[in-house]
Amino acid sequence: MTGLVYKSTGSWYTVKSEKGDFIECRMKGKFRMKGIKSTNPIAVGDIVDYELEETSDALTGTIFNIHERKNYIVRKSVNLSHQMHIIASNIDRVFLLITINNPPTTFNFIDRFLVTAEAYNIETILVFNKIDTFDEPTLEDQLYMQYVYQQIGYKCLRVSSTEMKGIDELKEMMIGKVSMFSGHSGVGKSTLVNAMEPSLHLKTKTISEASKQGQHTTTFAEMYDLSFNAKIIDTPGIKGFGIVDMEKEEISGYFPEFFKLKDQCKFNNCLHKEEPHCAIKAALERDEIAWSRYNSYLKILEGDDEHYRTDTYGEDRAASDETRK
Ligand SMILES: Nc1nc2c(ncn2[C@@H]2O[C@H](COP(=O)(O)OP(=O)(O)O)[C@@H](O)[C@H]2O)c(=O)[nH]1
Ligand SMILES: [Mg+2]
Ligand SMILES: [Zn+2]
Repeated sequence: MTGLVYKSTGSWYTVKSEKGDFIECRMKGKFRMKGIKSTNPIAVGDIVDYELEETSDALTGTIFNIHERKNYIVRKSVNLSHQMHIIASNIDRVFLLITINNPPTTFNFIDRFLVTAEAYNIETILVFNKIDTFDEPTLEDQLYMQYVYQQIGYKCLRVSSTEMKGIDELKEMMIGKVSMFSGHSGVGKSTLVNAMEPSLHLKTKTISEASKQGQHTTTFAEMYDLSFNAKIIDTPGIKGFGIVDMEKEEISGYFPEFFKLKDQCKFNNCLHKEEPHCAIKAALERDEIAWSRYNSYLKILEGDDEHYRTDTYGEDRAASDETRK
């Protein structure tokens, strides 16, 4: 039988069968994944083959095969420095929430996020939230930012989670897909998910601020079915959108507008810095590539990733779960 992993808590996995039942499964034998040293063989989002165990009265099963993953996000294992922990797999879309100044989301932050998502092969949609709070200059900043990313080909949405603007359009984009929400703390991830699905009851900011201590506890990713035939993966307590190690030469490949031009550079190992006859620098001079993008590229090339901080929407809920115990 084939099912989808909704939750993983160490040695047990909650698998949803094709009929819609939830079955607690263990793993049979050892799995070795090609090309990755991972501390957990099975992750939320995996499609697995399993068989039911007849022995117990509770409905349990054993997993004996994992289907090939279309993508996965990882973080470094806490204890084993060279091992990876797979946070989640088979993600169709990531919605990156952006606010202009409360809190500020910079071009640099967005670009780093997009590069990681490109490397993971996950489609990102930019969601500009809190449009109800914009004054004239903020609106101009937002529209310019949107213009920069739309030019490259990224889809953008403008929403207000508190005034329910743009929410139906967002839901539309999630139908039949597995989604994640990401962005700085305070951009409105919990508020937005609550606006789409009030029954989830995610806690908003005030509670999390009160329980900032005790964040070292391990929490596990979990998949949720939403009422409009969409799924979301919540990764509480996990800061960042995973990590990707990349070679310097690879980086420009994850800037789609650079990638299109790089075959026209004189040198095929061009890093688009000081090299002569560089197609990317030429496009920059013609204003066909945004300077903000080029500056982000240079920063990533230098390996300066100090400002790369983000979280996912469930963080507050995880913190509040902790206080309930
Ligand atoms: N005015 C306005 N406030 C919002 C909007 N979305 C979220 N907020 C507020 O922003 C704060 C942070 O929201 P929260 O959902 O906790 O952010 P998270 O950290 O990303 O989960 C809360 O006070 C929300 O009420 C919005 O669209 N408009
Ligand atoms: Mg939150
Ligand atoms: Zn070049």
